[in-house]
This record gives sequence, structure tokens and C-alpha cells, in this order.
Amino acid sequence: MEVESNKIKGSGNNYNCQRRVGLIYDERMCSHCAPDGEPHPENPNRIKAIWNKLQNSNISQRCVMLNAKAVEDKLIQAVHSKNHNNLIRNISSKVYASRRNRIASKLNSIYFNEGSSEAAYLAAGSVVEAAEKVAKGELDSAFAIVRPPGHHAEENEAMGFCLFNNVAIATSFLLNERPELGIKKILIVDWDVHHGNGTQKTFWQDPRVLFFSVHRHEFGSFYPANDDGFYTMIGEGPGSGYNINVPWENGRCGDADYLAVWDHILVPVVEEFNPDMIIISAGFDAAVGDPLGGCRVTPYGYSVMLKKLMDFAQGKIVLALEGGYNLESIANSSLACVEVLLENKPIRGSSEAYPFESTWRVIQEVRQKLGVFWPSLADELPTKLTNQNAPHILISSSDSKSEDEGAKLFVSADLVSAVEDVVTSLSNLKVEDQTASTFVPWRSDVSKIDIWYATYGSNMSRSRLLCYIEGGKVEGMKKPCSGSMDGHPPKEILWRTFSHRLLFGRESTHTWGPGGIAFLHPKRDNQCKTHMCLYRITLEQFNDILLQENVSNYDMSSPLFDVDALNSISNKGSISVEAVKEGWYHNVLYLGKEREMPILTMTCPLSVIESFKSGELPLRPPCKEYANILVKGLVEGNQLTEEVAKAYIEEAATEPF
Ligand code: X5A
Ligand code: ZN
Repeated sequence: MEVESNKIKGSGNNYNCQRRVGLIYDERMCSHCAPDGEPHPENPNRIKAIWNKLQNSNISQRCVMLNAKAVEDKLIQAVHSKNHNNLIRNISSKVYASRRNRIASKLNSIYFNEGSSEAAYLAAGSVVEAAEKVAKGELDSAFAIVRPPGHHAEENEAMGFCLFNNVAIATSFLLNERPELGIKKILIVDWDVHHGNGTQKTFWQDPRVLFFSVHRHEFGSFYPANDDGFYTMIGEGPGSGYNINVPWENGRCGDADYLAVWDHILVPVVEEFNPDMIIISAGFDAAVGDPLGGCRVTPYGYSVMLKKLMDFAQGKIVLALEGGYNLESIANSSLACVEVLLENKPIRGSSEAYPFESTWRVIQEVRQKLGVFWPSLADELPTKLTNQNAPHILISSSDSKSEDEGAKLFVSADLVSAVEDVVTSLSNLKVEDQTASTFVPWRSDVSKIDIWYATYGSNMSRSRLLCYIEGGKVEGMKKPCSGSMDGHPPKEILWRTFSHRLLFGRESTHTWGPGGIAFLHPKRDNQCKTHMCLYRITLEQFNDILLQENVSNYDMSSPLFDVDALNSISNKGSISVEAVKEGWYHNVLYLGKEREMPILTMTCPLSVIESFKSGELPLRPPCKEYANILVKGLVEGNQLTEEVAKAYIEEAATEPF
């Protein structure tokens, strides 16, 4: 009795449920955006969507609002160089206006505008503010809804949409500037789908900070595309063992994969480490529906991951937003997390799918590597456990490169899609989340229809085409693609030639810079022969590519090219897609059938060909990078030798009308 009444007196609030949860949101972080209205996945709508969701669900009203504050230079310079600090402080000033875009283009996946400096200072300062309040015990926990994100930013480099490393700055602030608060050991959990390379480097030799990151890695091919995120990277010197990476070998990881990692790596280690505080680099780009992440974590999954961490550090947890590019997914995931912080229990829901076989393999590798530092990881996991897995499916393709991956199972494409359907429906079973197709109903209609997407330009190169499906960019490309809602690679790849003329025209593009780009003459011409790479993809993916090829701000609330269009195109020959008619590739052309599936390509309308003929629009050879990627596509597809491919492009680029 006595204890109970003490507790009630001691804390001003309801002792058995409501906890004090801080929230930071500030409109000024919306003023950082891509210049010239260019579309970009890391845009202001992200934090607006989260904020609106928390308000409309009456959740923000149960939280304590904190004020965003600009971070002090002194705190920035505990993590970043003076140079980098100065660059970000000044980049938005008038005197930089003429240099801004040029500086950004030299960096990896970075843009700047007039609002960037202020937003970057507020993002870092907000995480510092939230961390201080939680460390002091004024709040139980907090969520900083900030942008630009931070975890890719390194000592002397902005990259991956990140300017200052917000989480690293807040962590070093608590450890070095506020010793009186008694926060001596901090756990950073980075569940953004990308590796937190900047944070890893900051605390590489520091045993006060346990950095844990789970991310897509794919043996160094997923952004930031190097080996820093591999499980062999465990820290150095006194920091050895205090850096833990869990590198996924494939996309499509979901709740079961993440929770297996929590249960068999993270939680046992955290029990031993016993942090005084936890900071989460809470990107939501591993969420189901994310266009860049290609994973499947549900709001329920995030809520369980978070709840499991709340049992440590007396629940002192700060979440700082990092990535996450599907507005609905990030809003729902954030809502689930704040509900957990308030209620101290996961949201309602369940997920029944098993982890991938590759997930168990990675978990074993991490445990083996780190078992010397963390005894609870030293034992081998029982096979009874690790045998429970979801079938790993490798899509069979005619792409000769993947055929040496001997360990993997190859099956016919039909069987693959049949099994995939079963797996997909299994993994959706009872999971109370919204999959991509429930956000946008039309997607479920077109996601099961396969077509051949015939490519004659840069998409002949498989890595280039994959940018349109998985998101990201390849060499020579000026800005990243957002990808498709369905990130599966093409089921098959074929090459054919068609009697249509290939030509190159227009002055320049956003994607490739100056130089002409490829178009296919919509009319047949028996004198001509154009090599085309055919990808078997879904009609949903074709729609997403059509949108990206015709850069526009169309919201895809209905499909650009629907089932009716598909059924009528064989009679019409081509269909001009009105919703993206400003785009240069809005003319969908029917080229026949291959195994009963229609072959479609996209090009300009005939009227534009007329403008090329009249000289109103210039015919122009491609720039070097663009030509190189065409040659690369033709060579890697085993269609032409490099020499012949070069001559083929050269001829198409110089042939007059
Ligand atoms: C914070 C974050 C992703 C960068 C991807 C660049 N960055 N292709 O999610
Ligand atoms: Zn990310």
C-alpha cells in the first residue's frame, strides 16, 4: 500500500499506464527540399505525413510537445570536421546559391536548397533536445520527427540524403557534455534498411557506444554499397565487439526475420551490455510498401521490436527518424511506435511467416563472429529452430550472370510465381498491416499480370533497369529512382530484334545531363533493326516504370496503363498515356506477343518524330556515360561485342532522316 501511494505522489501522472513521451516536430524542417521542384523520395511530405497521422489519431495530444532547437556548432564538431560544419552552415546562404547544385552533384545522393542549413541544424538539435530530456528523466521516452536524416553522414561528408549525423551528435553530447546525467553507456539501434555507416565510423573505437545495425547488404551491392556494413566489421581497439552489423543477403525481409535477429542477437547482447540509454536510428524504409527498401516489416513488427527494447535502460529510449519513403507506411509505423512508448505494450496484431533460410545463416555468422565478446551468443542455435524457414526463392532468369550461384535453387518461372503467391499470402495472413495493394486497390489487379517490357535504351542494362524496380541509381545517373512498389526483379530476360528505327535526340535530360537520348520510331521500317532487351515484369511494375520514365508528380491513385489498355493495345498499336503526356516516353507501343504475353515498349509519339524530322527538335548523339551504359547492356546481354555495340549506337546516332 505504502509503495503504491508513494509512486502516485512521486510522478505527476497516472502510474499504471500513461508514460511521458516527448514529440518533436517543426515545420522549418520542411524547407529543405530538392531544388526546382524536382521530385525526390526524401521530401517534406515525409514528416508532414507522420505528424498528421499522430494528430489525427489523437496520439500527439497524449504526448509532451518539445521545441526544436538548432544544434550548437560545438556539438556538431564532436562528430564532424570544421570544414563539414562550415559547409552545411553556409550552403543555404545567398553567396552559395550559384555553387550549391554543383557542390551537391559532387556528393553521393545529396541535394541542397535555401532551407537545407536551418533544417540540418534543427534536425540534429531536436535529437539532442529529446535525448537530454529523456536522460534527465523529465520524459520516459521521445520521438524526434526530423529531416534531413543523419546516419549516412560521416565526419567530413554528407551522403545518402544525410547532412549532419543527428544520432551520433546526440549520443556524443550525452557522453561528453552531460556526464552529470549518469549516461555512461548508450545502445544505438539502427533499423533503417540502409547501413548506418556514419554512426559506425563515429564510434568505431568507443566501447561506451554499442552500435547495432540491421540492413540490406547483398554482399556490398545495396546502398551505400561497400563492405562497411558486413558482419565482420566489429569495431577496433577498445571498441572491438561494440559494433554489430546484421547484413541481409536479400530483400523482402519482414517481421519474422527482424524478430529472429532481436531474439537471437540483439536482446541477448543488450542484456549483457546493460545500456543506460537507447537511441534508435528509426528509419522506416524496411516497412512494407517502401519503394527503396523492398522489405516487409509491418507496424506490428516495429511495435514488437520497440517493446523488446523498452525492457532495458529503464525504458529511456529516443527514436530519431532516418529514412522511410512510403508516406502511408512511415505514418503507420510511427504511430505504432508512439503507441508502444505510451502504453508500454505492442500494438494488436501478429505475423506468422518464418525467417528466410538466409536469415538464419546470417544470424549464425554474426553469433559466431561476436561470441567471443558476448558469451550469450557463443552457442550454436538448435537446428530445430533454424530449420523453420520460409522458402528462399531465386527468380530464374536468362541473365547468364546469376547462373553460377550454384547453392541456390532454380525452378521454372511458373513454379516460382505459384510458390511466391503461396508465400506472399502466408506472410500476409493475420498480419494486421496494410500491404501496398490495400493502400492502392488497383495495384492488386495489375500485380498478377505479366508482360514483356521491351527496352532499347539504357534499360537494356540490367542494373539500370533494376533502379526503376528497386530504387537507387547507377553510375552516370544524376539522381536516384524511386523504384516500384513491387521490388521483385524481372522473372525472365530475353533479347529480340525489331524492325523499328532507333534514334537519339533532344538536348539533355535530368537523369544523364547533356546529350541526346534514345527513342524508338513508333512505325515499322523493314530497313531497320533495333536490339531490344525484354524483361518479364508485372503490369504493376510496368506502370511504376512508365511513371519514372515520364518524371511527373502524378500520384498513381489510379494506374497509368490499366488492364483495359492492355486488352485494347494489340488492336490500336499504341496508346498515348494522357496522365503523363508531358513526359517524353508517354507513348506505349505494342510490338507483338511472346509466349502469349504482350510485348510493350515506351517511346515518343509520332508528332515528336515529325519535330525531329523538321529540325524543330534536335537529333543529337548520346553523352558518353549514356552511350556507355547502352553498350554495357548490349555486351552484358551477350548480344554484341563491345566494338560492334559501339558501332551500332554510333550509326543510330548519326543516321539522318
Ligand atoms: C537515410 C536513407 C538512403 C539513401 C539511398 C541513396 N538514405 N540511394 O534512407
Ligand atoms: Zn535508409
